[in-house]
Amino acid sequence: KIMITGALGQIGSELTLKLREIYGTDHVIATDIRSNDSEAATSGPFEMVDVTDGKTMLEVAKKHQVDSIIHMAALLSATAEANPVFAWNLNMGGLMNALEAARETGAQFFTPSSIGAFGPSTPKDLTPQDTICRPTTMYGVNKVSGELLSDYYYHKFGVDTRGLRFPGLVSYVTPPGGGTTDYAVEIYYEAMKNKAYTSYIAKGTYMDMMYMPDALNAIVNLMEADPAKLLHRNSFNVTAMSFEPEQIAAEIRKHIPEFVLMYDVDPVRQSIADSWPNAIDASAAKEEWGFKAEYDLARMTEDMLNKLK
Ligand code: VAH
Repeated sequence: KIMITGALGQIGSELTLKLREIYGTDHVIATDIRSNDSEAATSGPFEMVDVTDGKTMLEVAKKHQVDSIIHMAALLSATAEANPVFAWNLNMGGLMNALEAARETGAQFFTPSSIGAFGPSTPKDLTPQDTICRPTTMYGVNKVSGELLSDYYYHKFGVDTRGLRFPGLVSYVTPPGGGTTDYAVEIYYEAMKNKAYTSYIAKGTYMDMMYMPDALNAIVNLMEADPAKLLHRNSFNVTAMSFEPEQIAAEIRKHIPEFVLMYDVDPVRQSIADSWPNAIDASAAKEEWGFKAEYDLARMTEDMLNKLK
């Protein structure tokens, strides 16, 4: 059985449904700090879990006899930068509690890292799997610390921890909250509503991105990969594409010719974006467990606009 924390978030809400499709509804326990009327919360087992409460998290894991814990609950980059102490306590306290629950129950473990784990001194183009990770954001400090802590639990306690450094994720089911890459989600909603969007990220700012279906497949494929083949664990670079705002606007114009892109740069999120790579190298994920992305910018744009009709 699989327990997901942050199951009502941007990734969690779609991951819960996908895992229920694959492994059976009753085998996937969705948990979050609050409930709602979404399909993830109502289509199968759901428990209220505040990840800063390790006692309850362990009780829920034992009650359902889980053998896999997928820890998704966290604050994203912009929110973390606005509340750094709260971000440390939630992101690192929650992760420690989830790793401890995995250690106590013997469960397999997944938590996402991010391209946010890289910083200004990291090579920006074809960013290697093994490289300098000195991020200048609280979110990045949380992600690098999380990778180190997850590797520690593997080496020290034998917990089967695995992770992915996700790029910006684009989706239409549960809009993200508090990210830096979220402009690439908002632009599609605004294009449908107003045929225009004002980007808080400047022209020419390249960032790695991925469509949600590819992200969900990557989690399942990594978790099912043969552990003997894994030279890395926390966490694998994965990406599908890299683009800057003008490129996504040009793709949208193939469907909405009158679409207009304007700019009103947010200095905080721009500085976060500027500290991240332009395009990372995902060859370790391809070699060690066959990572492959199916959606490029053209295919993602077509699907997003169709789904938002
Ligand atoms: C964020 N969407 O913007 C997340 C992600 C790589 C970006 O970590 O914070």
